[in-house]
Amino acid sequence: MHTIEKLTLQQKNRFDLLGYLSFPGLFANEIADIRAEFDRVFRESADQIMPWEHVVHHNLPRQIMPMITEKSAMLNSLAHSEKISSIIADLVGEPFRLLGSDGNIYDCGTRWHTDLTGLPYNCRNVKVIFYFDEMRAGNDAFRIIPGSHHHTDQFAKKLKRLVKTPEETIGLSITEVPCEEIPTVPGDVVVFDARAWHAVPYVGNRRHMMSFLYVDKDYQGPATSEDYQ
Ligand SMILES: O=C(O)CCC(=O)C(=O)O
Repeated sequence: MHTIEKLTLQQKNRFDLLGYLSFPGLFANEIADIRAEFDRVFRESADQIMPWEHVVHHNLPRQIMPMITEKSAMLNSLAHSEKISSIIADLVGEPFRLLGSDGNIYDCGTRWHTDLTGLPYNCRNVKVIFYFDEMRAGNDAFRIIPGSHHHTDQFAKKLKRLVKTPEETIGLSITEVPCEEIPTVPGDVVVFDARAWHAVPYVGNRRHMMSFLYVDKDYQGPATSEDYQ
């Protein structure tokens, strides 16, 4: 059991309804040390950085440090810290587990997408993200479409069909798609359901980011092909 400061009923309902929550300043005191550790892992495990170019990033470069928590005792204990565990426990119940983590340096934007790769659609989950750079409203802030994690809804199904290339399909640019922008400063944490559609515009900022992905007790392994149909 984790001992915790509980989320309010409203926060739990908001996550359930909209698919995300933000916690401004949750790690304000620790973020400089977390960033130093992130940099150390990138430096000392440079041979494990995965260069990544994908259409989701408009084929621009992203560097990924997979399973960053396995490369650092400090980041591993952060991922299992009470501050984070209490949030996850309140959102998906216990026992939950840390399924994955990564560190990222983005020299690219990220188009509208979900993070379902390898996760079954019905998987209750929480993704926790830390940005180590300021992410500004009207600019490069993380964007999410409220309620888009309700994957069996008509709306979510239509997003899946139409929002990946919105210029072409609905005549809107990435930044014109209606959404909530969540501006952040280092030390803030955003948590969201990996099934929600989200995007980040590129403004040349070479942002640094770390994520932890948690799944609930019913997770039984990677998705089957049916989950992607
Ligand atoms: O910062 C970004 O470009 C992407 C973040 C994201 O899509 C994610 O955390 O899944």
